[in-house]
Amino acid sequence: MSESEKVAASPMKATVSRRSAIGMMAGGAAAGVVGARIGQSSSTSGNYEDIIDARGFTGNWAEGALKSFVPPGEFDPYFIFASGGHSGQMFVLGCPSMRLLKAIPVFTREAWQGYGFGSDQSESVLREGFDPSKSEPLGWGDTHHPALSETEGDYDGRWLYINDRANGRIAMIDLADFKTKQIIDLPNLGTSHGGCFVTPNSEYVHISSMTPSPYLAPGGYAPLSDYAKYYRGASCWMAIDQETGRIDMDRSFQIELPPYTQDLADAGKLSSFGFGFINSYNTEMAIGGDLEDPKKALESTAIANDFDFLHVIDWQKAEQVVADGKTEDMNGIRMIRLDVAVAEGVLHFVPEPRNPHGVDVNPTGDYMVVSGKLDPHASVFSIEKIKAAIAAEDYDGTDDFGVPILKMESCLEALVELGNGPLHTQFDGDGNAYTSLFVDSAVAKWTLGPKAGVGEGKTWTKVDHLPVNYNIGHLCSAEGDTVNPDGKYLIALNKWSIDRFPPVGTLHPQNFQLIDLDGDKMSVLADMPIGFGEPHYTQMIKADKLVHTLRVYEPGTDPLTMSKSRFATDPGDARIDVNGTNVDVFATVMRSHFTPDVVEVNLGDTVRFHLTNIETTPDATHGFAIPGYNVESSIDPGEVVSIEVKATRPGAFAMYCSEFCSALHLEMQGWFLVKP
Ligand code: CUK
Ligand code: CUA
Repeated sequence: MSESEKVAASPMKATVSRRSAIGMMAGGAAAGVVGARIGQSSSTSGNYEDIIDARGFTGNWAEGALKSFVPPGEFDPYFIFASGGHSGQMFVLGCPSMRLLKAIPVFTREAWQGYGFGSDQSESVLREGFDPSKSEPLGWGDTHHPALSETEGDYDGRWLYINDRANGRIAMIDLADFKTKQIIDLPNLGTSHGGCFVTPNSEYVHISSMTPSPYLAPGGYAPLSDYAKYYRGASCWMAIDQETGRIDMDRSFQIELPPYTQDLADAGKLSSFGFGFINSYNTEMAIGGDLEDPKKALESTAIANDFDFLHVIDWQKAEQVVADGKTEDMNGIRMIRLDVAVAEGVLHFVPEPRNPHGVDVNPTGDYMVVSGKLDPHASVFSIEKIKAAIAAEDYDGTDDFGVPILKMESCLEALVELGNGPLHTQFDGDGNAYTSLFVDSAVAKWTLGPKAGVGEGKTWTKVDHLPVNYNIGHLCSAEGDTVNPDGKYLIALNKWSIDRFPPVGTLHPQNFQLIDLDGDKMSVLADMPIGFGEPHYTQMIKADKLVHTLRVYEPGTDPLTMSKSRFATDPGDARIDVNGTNVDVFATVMRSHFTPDVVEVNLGDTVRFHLTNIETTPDATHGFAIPGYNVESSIDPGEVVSIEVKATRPGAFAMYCSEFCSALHLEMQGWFLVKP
């Protein structure tokens, strides 16, 4: 073991000698890019020993700083796309610097980007993104699992999908401009958890219900006493338009599932291509009711069975069933009913240790890793064995709803003891798996089996254990959900930070920890407090795969359609068209002027501002805000934004550019005059 590996092996205790720390900086980590950079700077003293001393670093923290440092002006090799939990947003970070690059508003309004504050584009995404029968426009969502689009099982940098765990919705984000383009409120889903995942060529993005809904009941309501009769889950296969990345409802379908609580899900790949896997718990169908009887509390009644069911879905078969027309319309979407799914061999169950959380398919697609939060093992199932058991009808009977249950021992490949509270698993490209241990606040590194390339005598063994701070949920390795992960870095998404940061009030930030996967032993390189949401999952993609990302729009672009807006206004064509009480303002926007800058209307008019940013310079974004009218927008170079304002308040409103765009930014203002 080299000196630096020894240091990395004992991150909490390491106090290496000064000499070895310097050696590391001069030789190991610093020899590449970072070393060259230090050498380039004209003002460095070169006296690293003094700096380390003065700052009180141990050798391993000096190494962590060097390994995660990205020089000013240089770019990170990876992007992290993190969900934001019940903030309803997503976040983009660079890795390994862990610098925050952007928030992407999805289900929640966001004023900086004018998301949901008057512009037609974002308003329509939000407005169409909820079932109008819901009494209030939904103002938030709970983003859990981002899914990057894939080609042949590799991230391709085109689109990103995210589920709303709270409201059973799914959103599509275009990585051309990092903006949310579509939200769908899925019929028959009250909540969602299984997914998003995309199939290996982005044929479908999958999402499934969490808690079942009474969609079979007349009128959509049934008391809990009719749970087994009317409540059902649903697995949704949402077809992706290959040109736009949008979900095409007409080609999408659902599969009815028993009223269990379906949890996480993953797509098969390579060996398991064509399959999807969903975990479940509460196959007891417990419904709570602790006032009546304290023993009925869900957390005790929902863990009565020793086993729950891994749902194995053959989506290619399902596709055929849909093509054959063996579906029913269920509230606006084609649904394969449960009896049809069983008869056609679309759905099988495999018993899994009770109340599991994550199911994760390894890069070769041979193994499904199921982590039971109440069981210290990872249960590994083999697709080869599952396929053989299905072919042989190797059943242990059926569940109450007629779904055939494959014999567990026929499908199980290995049980690997990992530690307490295993939740989620990620992979590297060398046959290793990394599982989060929630209860132990640690990451377990372990080896997979021969199909993953692991040699004899080394298979199915825990090889490393790294404490993290604290209560880790998901983890994410570089390109970790692809057929070809990089490993390299792991992000631990820690739920609690407790004492890792100075006090900022009673709600503490979450904590992302950057973990080095190079070498045999994992080590923590850096902490990144996340004080703006509760990320559940992230995906990490090579930055150079984002080849479709724009710096400026083509002139006159409507971001919703990514084509020329019919409201685009050329320089010199700005005008105000009045048609009765309808006023259309065709405005051009550039440093440092709105043309026109005075808009006078009558009380009660409907005013539509069509604002074209005629700049072509990257980053020359302007804002458009009307005080007192709750209007705020961001108009990026080349972009056209349309905003409808009902002139319901008389007065003189000093509209202005809200983005500090130029030396004369403060002069970039005008008047919205509403005559009584
Ligand atoms: S769940 Cu959050 S820690 Cu929604 Cu993926 Cu496991
Ligand atoms: Cu345009 Cu400030």
